[in-house]
Amino acid sequence: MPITAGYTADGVANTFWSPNYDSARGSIDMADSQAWIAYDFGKVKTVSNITINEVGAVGNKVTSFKLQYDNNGTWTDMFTGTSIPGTAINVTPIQTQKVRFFITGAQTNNPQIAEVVIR
Ligand SMILES: [Ca+2]
Repeated sequence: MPITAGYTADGVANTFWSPNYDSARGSIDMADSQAWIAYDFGKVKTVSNITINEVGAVGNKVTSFKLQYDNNGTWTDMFTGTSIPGTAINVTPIQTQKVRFFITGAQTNNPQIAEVVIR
């Protein structure tokens, strides 16, 4: 079964995306800076908080990450963190059509991201 980024937005806790399970992208080494998922809302909306759930325990595998928004075609940081918190990440409200979740470090090459909820 392919593991696609869509599994991070299906509302199902035990389906997930992992950089090294995405058949559309092939195997990704964390050092390649290619371990990211972008979400396109289809129109501009206000983003003010993001909840990310890894499979398993909070703070399980990801050791550094950033959240970025599409700023007229340029990915711009709106949050950087280490372990993924168990609660929503509040950001300064931003008007954007796209958000990118960029994993910049992990204990393993296949961190498993179960859900990303962007509000
Ligand atoms: Ca899921």
